[in-house]
Amino acid sequence: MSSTLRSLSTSRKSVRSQPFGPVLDWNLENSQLEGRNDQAQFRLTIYQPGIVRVQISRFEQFHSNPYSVVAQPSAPEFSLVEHEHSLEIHTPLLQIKVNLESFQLGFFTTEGTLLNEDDPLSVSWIGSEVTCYKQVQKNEKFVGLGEKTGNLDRSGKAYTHWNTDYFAYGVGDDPLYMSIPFYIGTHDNGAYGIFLDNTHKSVFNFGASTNRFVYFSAEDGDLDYYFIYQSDIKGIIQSYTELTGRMQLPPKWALGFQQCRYSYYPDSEVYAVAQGFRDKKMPADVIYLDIHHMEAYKVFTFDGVKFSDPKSMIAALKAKGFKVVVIMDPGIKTEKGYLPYDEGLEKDLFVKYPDGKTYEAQVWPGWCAFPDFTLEETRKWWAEKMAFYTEAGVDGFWTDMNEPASWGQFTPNLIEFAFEGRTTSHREARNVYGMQMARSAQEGSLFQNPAKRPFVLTRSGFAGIQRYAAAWTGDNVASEEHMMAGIRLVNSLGMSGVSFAGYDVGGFAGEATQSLFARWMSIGAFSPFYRAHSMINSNDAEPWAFGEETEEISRNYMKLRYRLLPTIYSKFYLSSKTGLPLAESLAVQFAQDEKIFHSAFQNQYLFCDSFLVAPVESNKEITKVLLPQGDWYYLYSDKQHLGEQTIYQDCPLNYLPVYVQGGSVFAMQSQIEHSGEAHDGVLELHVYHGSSGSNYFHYEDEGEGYAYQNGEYFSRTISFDPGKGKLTFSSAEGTFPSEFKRLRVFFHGFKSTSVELSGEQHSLQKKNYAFLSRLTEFDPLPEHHHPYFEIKQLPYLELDHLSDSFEITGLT
Ligand code: NBV
Repeated sequence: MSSTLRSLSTSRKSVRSQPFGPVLDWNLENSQLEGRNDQAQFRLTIYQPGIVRVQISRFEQFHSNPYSVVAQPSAPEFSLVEHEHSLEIHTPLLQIKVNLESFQLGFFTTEGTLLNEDDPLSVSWIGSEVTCYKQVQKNEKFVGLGEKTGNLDRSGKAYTHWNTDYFAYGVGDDPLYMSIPFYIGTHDNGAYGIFLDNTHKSVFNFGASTNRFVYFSAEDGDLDYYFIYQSDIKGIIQSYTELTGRMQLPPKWALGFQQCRYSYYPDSEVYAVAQGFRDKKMPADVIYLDIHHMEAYKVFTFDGVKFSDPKSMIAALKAKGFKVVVIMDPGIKTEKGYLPYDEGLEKDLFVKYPDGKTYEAQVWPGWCAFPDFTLEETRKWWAEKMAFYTEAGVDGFWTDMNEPASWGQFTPNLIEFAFEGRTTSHREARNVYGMQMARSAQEGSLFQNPAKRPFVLTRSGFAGIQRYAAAWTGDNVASEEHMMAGIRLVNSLGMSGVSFAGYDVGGFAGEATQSLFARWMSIGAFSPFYRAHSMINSNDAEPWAFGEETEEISRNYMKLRYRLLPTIYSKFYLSSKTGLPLAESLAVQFAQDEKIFHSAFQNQYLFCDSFLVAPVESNKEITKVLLPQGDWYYLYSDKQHLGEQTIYQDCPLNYLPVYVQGGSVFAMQSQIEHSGEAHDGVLELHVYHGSSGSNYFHYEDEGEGYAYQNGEYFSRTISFDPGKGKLTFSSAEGTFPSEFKRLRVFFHGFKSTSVELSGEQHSLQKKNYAFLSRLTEFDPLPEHHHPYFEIKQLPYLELDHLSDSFEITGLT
């Protein structure tokens, strides 16, 4: 055999799976255990008591992703116990066992309860692809994984992370626009999280076509994952977002209703739509400019005919209380004389082929070059270019097509990206491209308007995207199943660090029926990001375009959303501090209840802690609702239900099934037309009787800017203690004077007719209270009448909104 042939046959061994194999050598330094054998090396870093980073590499140096993790290891205490064939690491929260023969890793609680363990096949390579095989624990469920379709429990399915532009995707299709390789495993003995920090195309298989193991693999690069343990799923999400960062507090206007269309033009049409909201008394804050605002789809231009004076148009919209959000696509038309193209070429900012030629692909403007957002210089340049929009008065930015998308939808893998100075191919860079564009948009917004909080909405992203942008779930379809699937996508994003997320209300592609639109508007009111959008050449899709019934239902829920803004804003603030979701899948708190995973209940979620939303298709008259542990009140009538049961609930189109958790407290304000409009100065607090209490954290600031970071906020905790029959207002913190001069505290489910306030007895007043208005009866036939709910004779107390601490007692 010739020597060439011999070496070929040796290398052919790699087409079979090659295990890591026995560890030959190891050592411990600082918080890191490192080891190796002839073919690979590993490193375990004790990041925090509950977080271990596992790196396994066949490269000389470990490869890491420069984009997702922002936390440094905190050097926690730990100890190492050496056995003949294994090592044990003990942290205050975890035990990690390393089998030095098979290189299997096991993760246990400090009491020795098994949380997660490698299959004996452990870690292996097939060519450049690296995979980690894990055993499945008893009753194990898998949740999260970001923007992934399918069931809440991901068991039995495999998913790919490869950012993809997918117009009108099916509700089981994969992959979509955004990749977050982070999942939570939950079983009889506890829960843990695994974040695979590798930006290459990766696969997570939770038991598709195998009954032996679950696995995750990356096409190339290291096996680099973080194992996260906390005593509950909330703690795991908090830890994950400590690693990858949290949403920044958005401007308050971004929490209002947003209206989009592909596309509103010319300027008079944009104006007319905005005016429509005011005329129809439908509260709204934002209107979008989609791609037709540009001249020949060239970013950083306005079409001079359709938008002859954008500055005046935007000023006029602002005068009506509307903010304008503008779309930015990454593709730059390769047209000599078009400044962004000329500059990009001159400054060498575009993605290139390995021979240095500019990579071009076709998108809306025709042949385009693509800014390399993995280069800081490009991000800065783009940020500077954004002056074009901010000088016209644009307030928010929408990064679309940033997977990146192009006609043909198959980018050649050899093109190269700077990747913060270690040039790499499309295989490693694709999944972070969109995130880096969103980052550039956020930095640009801040660069242009340092005193304003950026609002960026992105389609594509990767783990950590929450630091830069809100996310929406792309080109969905106007169908009942899409409405339900979108809820799961948003709930899953919430478990994956992206709390500011939403879907196109009404469905982007296709035509919504009247009832579908009405129901979608109702559900959207309980979504963190609330925006209606629709496709070019489709029927009008504003909330008044579907007839009176839909219009009134939409208006009711839009108004409810605005009345709830004090609560929603407070929870956004909290989420920016904790990383916890605003739309919280029942899996976060009730994963031990098998029923939450049933198809009838898997879409249910808690919104802003207090509200249990049980979404239901618009063509159903009755639905089954799973009430988890606790006491529950039907929002509209205060009808009480015990938890841990399923109930049948009528779901007429004008009432989305929503329940309030007994013991909880939330805040409302009077009706306004946009978030910047003054309310009547009365903060309504709604307190619900229940067997357990709660702490409502109330937060206010000016809704914009950064003065809050210097103490200009108003916050306090309002705690309800059912055992003591007491509502305690902590003394207010911060220097911002509350917008609310008066408090009106409503007591739901209480018997008391009087309460004690600062040593004085006060009789409670009573009034009928409705969360939604009565619908006009358009049809004279009684069977077409809509039900109407109000809470009869609801007791309440009105008082001054004092900043000092005080108590209301005597609540029974
Ligand atoms: O810019 C047009 C659309 C946009 O409206 C939509 O929201 C994006 O997801 N865009 C995709 C490009 C073309 C869609 C057919």
